[in-house]
Amino acid sequence: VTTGAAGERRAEIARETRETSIRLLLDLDGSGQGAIGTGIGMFDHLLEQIPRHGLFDLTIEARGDLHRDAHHTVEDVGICLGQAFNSALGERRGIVRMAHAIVPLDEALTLAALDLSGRGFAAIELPFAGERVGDLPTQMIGHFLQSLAVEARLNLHVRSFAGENDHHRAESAFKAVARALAAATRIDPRMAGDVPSTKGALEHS
Ligand SMILES: [Mn+2]
Repeated sequence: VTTGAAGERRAEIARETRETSIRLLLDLDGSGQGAIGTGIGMFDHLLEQIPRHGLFDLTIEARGDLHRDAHHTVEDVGICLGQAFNSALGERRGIVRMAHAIVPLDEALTLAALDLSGRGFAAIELPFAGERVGDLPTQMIGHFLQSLAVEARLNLHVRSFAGENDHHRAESAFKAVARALAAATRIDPRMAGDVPSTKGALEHS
């Protein structure tokens, strides 16, 4: 984990195991530039929503044991992305902290509400009709969001209000997460660099 210079909210993660090899770059104050390749086309499509609609810059190069299944690759990208958010946020000074977004995509409607609280927790309610969407097992979508939340030390609730098409349901969920992350990670100048907590700290060791 490498964090940027003072005032820069960036992180670089390099993670190597017998199951996956991942390099990830995140800039919280980017302009929506995404370069994502995981070997799982549908997963790339969903991940690309995060920089696009969060206005982050995000590079992900992941090579995983897809000859087994998508599990390790999806899970480890979630871990690395979460670690990058946690690292780039540093002491979480001056941030808006809590935000939500409700995003429609045709018949699908999904809520994402999150708190950059310093505590990792996820409640994901995304009932999919099928076992896969494209080359991505739908089971892994909730698992990815959970891994992201735990490692980013954020509280994440995702709830589907409507949807028939699994592709729409998943994509509206990622767009909602992106929009909520965009809002929660913004610096509010009125905070004057304070930690947004009556406790005085959001950082966890
Ligand atoms: Mn789509």
